[in-house]
Amino acid sequence: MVAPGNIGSYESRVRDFCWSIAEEELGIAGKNQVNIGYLCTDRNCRRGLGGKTAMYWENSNGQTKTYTFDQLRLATNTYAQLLKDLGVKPGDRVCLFMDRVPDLYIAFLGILKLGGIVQPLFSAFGEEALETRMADAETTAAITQMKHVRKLRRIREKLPTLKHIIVVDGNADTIKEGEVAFNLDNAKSVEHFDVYPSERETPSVLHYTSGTTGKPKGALHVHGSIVSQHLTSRWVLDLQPDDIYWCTADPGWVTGTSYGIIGAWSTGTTQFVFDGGFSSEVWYRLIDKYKVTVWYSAPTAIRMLMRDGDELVKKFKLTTLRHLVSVGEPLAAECVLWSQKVFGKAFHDSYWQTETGCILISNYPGMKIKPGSMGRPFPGITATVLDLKTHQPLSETGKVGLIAIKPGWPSMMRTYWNNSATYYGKFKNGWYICGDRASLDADGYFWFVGRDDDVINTGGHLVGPFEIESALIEHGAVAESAAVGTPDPVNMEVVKAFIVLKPGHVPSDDLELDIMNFIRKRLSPLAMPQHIEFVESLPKTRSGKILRRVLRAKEWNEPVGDLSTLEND
Ligand code: 6R9
Repeated sequence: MVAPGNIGSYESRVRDFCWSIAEEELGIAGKNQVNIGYLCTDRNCRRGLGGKTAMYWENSNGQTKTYTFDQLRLATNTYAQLLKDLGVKPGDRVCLFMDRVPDLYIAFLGILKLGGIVQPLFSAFGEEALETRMADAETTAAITQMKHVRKLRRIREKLPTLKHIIVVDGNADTIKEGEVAFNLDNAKSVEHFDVYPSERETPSVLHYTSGTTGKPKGALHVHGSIVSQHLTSRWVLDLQPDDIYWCTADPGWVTGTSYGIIGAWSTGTTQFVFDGGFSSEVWYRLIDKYKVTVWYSAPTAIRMLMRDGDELVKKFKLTTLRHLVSVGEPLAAECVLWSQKVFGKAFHDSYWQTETGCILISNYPGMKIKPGSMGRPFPGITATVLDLKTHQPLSETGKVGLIAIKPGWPSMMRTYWNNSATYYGKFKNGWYICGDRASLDADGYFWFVGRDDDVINTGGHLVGPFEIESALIEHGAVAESAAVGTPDPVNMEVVKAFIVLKPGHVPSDDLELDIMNFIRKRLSPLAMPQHIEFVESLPKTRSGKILRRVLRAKEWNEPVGDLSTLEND
């Protein structure tokens, strides 16, 4: 099948692949200097896109703003100059601690133009989460809003390297001594800024990712990452010149930077940014209003849209949507079928990690989708499944092993900040081990099983939570669920499912029995939950991932580990 647009079919792209395709498109082939800040702004102006809208922005109060690529160029220069005037040097870590206001997106690129390393942090982080990450990174400057500055003030004394706090909506009366009030709208716009001559290996972004236990790790990326972020944006997200693209991710999460900033603008795409929380109705209204064509979202949101029903969808004109992509968690077959039914378009799954910087495995546009499968490796990515013990590629299809990638793609992290031992520990037999389990089918499609540490061992049999949760979501009363292992005297552990019900359904013994019978037909006896607990909500990370380990730890009376990314703490 031929893929839409001009991105070529999967097979032909795999056959003829070379990363230099992206280098040519970005105009950096054969050049040493590569700067993400420049490529996302000035370069677009130089190729005639200066007057094109780069960003439509709206917040939950209905305030709106629009920036063209030329305005983005000037505004990013202005930020770069501000930091330079304050004495921030190339290589210094500058933390972004803001809601999804335009300054967040602009400052991100401004820091890169200066040669600084961006450290994006969720604005909802508490003091402890902030302090750990900023202490580890020895952050020099933080850019924040009045509503969040208090947290920084309270930890400032404990952060000796933190020289500057810039408050983007502060003024002389509201800021404290030692802080800088800066207002982009009133600032003198900087027409020319000498962009730092960064090269492919110059550090760019430091993204903290929270492991199961221990302290968060900072995955360090480089300017050359733009090569794979650009090409995956073109070929997986299928971004084309007339698109209105909406990436719903917060830049505190890698999806919000790799694809909510870099990929969106390296391709010169108009993107919509919403600074507000989740609401099915609001989201549909925004797609309708901004005529969104490409939508990059996550299973957690898709499940909530499903929960709110099909009737709501019909109230809005969503026919502009032409390509839907999902990331962050396994995408159940039921979600794919639902989106096909209500939007007339299937969500395309994409799999990757903070550490990998770009999409690794996906349902390439035009390729046959097998609902429930993550798809195939991006052209240029060599991915396989390794034996759990020997770490050799499995020759047998259908067998579960570890997802592994051949190192060498442009956006792979270069190290974990201050923690190179953990970084090197991620490689086995020349493969980068993702820490997730999957199986491969005869057509080369990957089927996700679970994170390594979420797999349930019942009577010596390994069961992945995704299989159970996928079956559960097919039941009409289930909005979402989490399957974990709970202690059992005979089988060591058995499956327990925590279930959130859809509106209009109440917990009862009858319903429990009905769900049990429903999934008995779909799953092997081993995967069948022996226990069901109805809950109001599931513990999730700020990027919307279900934190099964928190539920599991309670079952086993064990410590829960690092909770700094928990959504509702
Ligand atoms: C981009 C991002 C990475 C972990 C990853 C895996 C899970 C991401 C997935 C998926 C199944 C998908 N994950 N995409 N699992 N199917 N399509 O999410 O980065 O926050 O670092 O998380 O998320 O477990 O290892 P990050």
